[in-house]
Amino acid sequence: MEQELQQLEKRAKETLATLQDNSQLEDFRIEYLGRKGKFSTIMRNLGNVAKEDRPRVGQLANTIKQEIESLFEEKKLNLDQTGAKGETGDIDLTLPGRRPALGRLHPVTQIMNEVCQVFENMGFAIAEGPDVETDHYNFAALNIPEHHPARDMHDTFYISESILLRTHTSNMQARIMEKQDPPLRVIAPGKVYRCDSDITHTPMFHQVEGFLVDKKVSFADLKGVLTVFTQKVFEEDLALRFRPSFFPFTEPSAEVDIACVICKGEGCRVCKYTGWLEILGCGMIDPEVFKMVGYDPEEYSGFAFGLGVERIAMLKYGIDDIRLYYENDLRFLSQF
Ligand code: 2U9
Repeated sequence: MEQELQQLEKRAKETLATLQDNSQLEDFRIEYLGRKGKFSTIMRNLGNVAKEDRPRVGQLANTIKQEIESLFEEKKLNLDQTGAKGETGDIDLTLPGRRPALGRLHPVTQIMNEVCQVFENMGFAIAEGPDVETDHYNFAALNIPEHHPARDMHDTFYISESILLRTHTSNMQARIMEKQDPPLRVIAPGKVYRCDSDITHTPMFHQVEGFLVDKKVSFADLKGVLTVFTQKVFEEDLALRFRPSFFPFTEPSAEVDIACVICKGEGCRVCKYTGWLEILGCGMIDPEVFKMVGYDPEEYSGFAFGLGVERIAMLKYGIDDIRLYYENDLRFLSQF
């Protein structure tokens, strides 16, 4: 039996030296070290050895098996490191590595940051608040009382009778005005929710709404701030047009158009041959809003504005379907 063990040891070592890949290594493991392998067979046959020789032979068998096992592990490590190719698809470490794709900010986040930066540079502070809001801050505090037709325009997602998903980030404005006295310059960026979906609307979109309150603030100040804003974001001196409009929280109110970024006002498919693109809404804050938060409308005046970030990004980049932002198609997203 001892002789048999020594022969087995010699053969195992010779075979190990010739192995070239993981598949041969696996065959070796099964043949020598497996449950039905050569070493296990010898161990099982120890019962045939004379009783007085059994401990010695058993110990020898164990020592040889352990040595072969450790040589086997060493060989395995060696093959892994030299990158031998085998049927099991080993890694070839000599091949050049694959560069991981670089991630980047979503186009809506990029424009959101840009818009916020432009207003911050003009001295506006940034305020963030809850997406789940009370009826009071989303509507009543902004001069939109119960049963006011403007509530229907907002396509609100209600959570309960008085709790809802905010339909605009102006919910923040009343919260701030309640706590702080003028002068104030604040923008509120964030997600808003409306039950609406087509090529220009998604049920969730991003807004930046802002306001400025001080003594003697006029519509001219509003025009100045919005002119700087459009010049910075669109990186050119585009003409602005203020069209009279209506919002319950501003009086007078206006919708603002820029000269079409594509045709510069000549008329094209993007601007529907009008030469203008609507980019935001604005106005002078209604005295009723001031009264509700305890400001004296005789002493203070202010302006407010609001814009949809997806829309600004669509105009800046010439995107014609808002749903593209939220389909997570890398062919679209990686262009920004
Ligand atoms: C206070 C009072 C009034 C914020 C304003 C708009 C006009 C506006 C829309 C544009 C497109 C939102 O994304 S949109 O649907 N917003 O037209 N928002 S004035 O008015 C305020 C803000 C704060 C205290």
